[in-house]
Amino acid sequence: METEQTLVLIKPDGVQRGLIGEIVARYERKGLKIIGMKLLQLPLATAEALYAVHHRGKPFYETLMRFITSAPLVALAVEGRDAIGVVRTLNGATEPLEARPGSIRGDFSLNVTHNVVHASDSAETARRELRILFAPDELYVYRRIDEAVLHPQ
Ligand code: IDP
Ligand code: MG
Repeated sequence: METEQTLVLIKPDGVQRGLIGEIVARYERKGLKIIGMKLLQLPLATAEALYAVHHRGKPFYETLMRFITSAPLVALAVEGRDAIGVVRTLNGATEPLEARPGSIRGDFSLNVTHNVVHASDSAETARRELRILFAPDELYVYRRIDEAVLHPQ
């Protein structure tokens, strides 16, 4: 387990339902560090850059593109111990009907398209997705005051 960085999107449904604070709080309380954050409406080209590699050609691709570009979303750069896996666990299963209660999708969604959050699924994906959403000078290095407790030597 090492320190990793990952990309999270609070999808348009999460923003429109007023869940930004609730969702950010879950990552913060876990001990993860928010090192970048912005509200933006994705241009189609950006949405495709994020999703085309793995999902172009799938039956839900056009629906996903329409939804993810339909309204503003929140992009978060999240850092912490094993952050890629930890964030996906906090988010829960892709299909919210299968997501565990206590996870974000388990608690807040019934619909696989409107499933509230996105997170990178590997170190390589995380590097690629973070580069798409954040310029290098939009990612910040700072200390949380509780780091000594979160990461005892
Ligand atoms: P993930 O978001 O958990 O990584 P992926 O398989 O990468 O899941 O799929 C990306 C997104 O595409 C999902 O979050 C969901 O919004 C949408 N999606 C995935 N599978 C389906 C499906 O079977 N029907 C409709 N939408 C889907
Ligand atoms: Mg994925």
